[in-house]
Amino acid sequence: MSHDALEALQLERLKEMAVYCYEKIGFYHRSFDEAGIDPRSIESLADIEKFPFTVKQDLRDNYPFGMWALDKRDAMRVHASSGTTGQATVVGYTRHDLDVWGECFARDIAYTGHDEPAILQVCYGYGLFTGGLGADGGGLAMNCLTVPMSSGNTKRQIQVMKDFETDILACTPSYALNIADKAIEEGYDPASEFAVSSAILGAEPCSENMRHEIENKLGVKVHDIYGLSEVMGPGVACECAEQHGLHVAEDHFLIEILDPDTHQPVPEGEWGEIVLTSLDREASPLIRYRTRDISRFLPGACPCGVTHRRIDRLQGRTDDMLIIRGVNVFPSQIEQVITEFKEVTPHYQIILSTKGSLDAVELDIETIPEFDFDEIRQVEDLKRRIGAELKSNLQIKVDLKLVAPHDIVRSEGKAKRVIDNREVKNAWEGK
Ligand code: DLL
Repeated sequence: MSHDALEALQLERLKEMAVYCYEKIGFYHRSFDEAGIDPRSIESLADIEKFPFTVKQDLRDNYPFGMWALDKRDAMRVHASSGTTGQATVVGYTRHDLDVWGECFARDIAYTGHDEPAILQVCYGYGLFTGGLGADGGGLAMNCLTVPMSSGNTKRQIQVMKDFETDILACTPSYALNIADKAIEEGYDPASEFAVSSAILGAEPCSENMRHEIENKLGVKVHDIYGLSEVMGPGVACECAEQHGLHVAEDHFLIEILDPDTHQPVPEGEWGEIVLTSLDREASPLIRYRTRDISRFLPGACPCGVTHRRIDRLQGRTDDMLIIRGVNVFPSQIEQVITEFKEVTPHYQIILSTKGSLDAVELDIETIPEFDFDEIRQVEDLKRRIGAELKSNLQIKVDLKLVAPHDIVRSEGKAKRVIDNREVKNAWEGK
């Protein structure tokens, strides 16, 4: 679709959506009235900037169904966030919403370029989490033979991947690495012995180095996929075969990238917070949802021919950002630096604690099995070199600890990179 045609479609959908939300959702009726906005006054896409934001707390305050545009019995599916950091957020889907979702995920499957219907092994968790059923819906939309493994039972995942001749693996990057390592431990060389050739990985940040490691170990090409439960689930943006940015499903979402402080759009190429507006969601549409995810628009047309704009792979979330002695840093940036060292693995954890009146940061990194801890000089030398690299690349100084293989718990879903043992937790929180 040409850029002009796309914008015309977006405008038509936005106009309808603003009125739909105003008429069907009490929360938006009140918030538009309070902001003095007439939802019928939209004339251009830029008018979106006049609308108030929606934040996660709004969904929590209206738990469970208060933000839905229809009676719960008129929807066909419900998903929810895990609620580990507060009240869960609950979202709904009509048949139309499920069709759109299936189509959006299907785009990433199409980007993998399989000529025939592929065999898709879904090892995202099934259930209220959107990963499993989101990927499953994509598989159905693309006529894939869909293998609904859900997460966990890694031994069985490997057996199935081998015996069923899986083409595409869908899971989190940390779980993909876990599966690869376990398969290698069991004596396989997945890159040469297994049919798997693509992986659709998302739900958490992953550095370039870690992604290369997954690609090499499994013999796959990785396609990143982005999404969040409040706004549909996986498939909001998908990475094409160019592996340079994720195409946003702009026919279904209006995306803004804003400065988190000033709320003004950042210039193309600069990092900011993703804000999303549903354009055709029926059950639980959102207007200007602040995702807290940090990315940037990539300039220019994509050689793949898809005209939807691209965002860069996510840096992290504003609330995951660490402030180490005044320096802002995301765990994914630390990951990128440490994975340059061949003596260590991408298994690491950042442990925050309180030391006196100060916050302390410990970084635990697992070494490779061949690394000899008895060679004290070698241990000290590696710590010094990693420390120097963190200092020169990120301007941070941390208490570095090298730990033995398998000391850090493996993930079957989203990896837990930061353990916060501080007495006062919010002292580190980003914006
Ligand atoms: O993680 C949905 C999903 C499932 C996406 C499977 C991709 C694949 P939530 O549990 O609501 O939903 O978490 C959403 O995860 O706001 C981001 O911070 C992070 N996230 C999602 N995709 C990516 C990605 C699912 N590709 C939150 N890269 C989002 C980095 C991601 N972070």
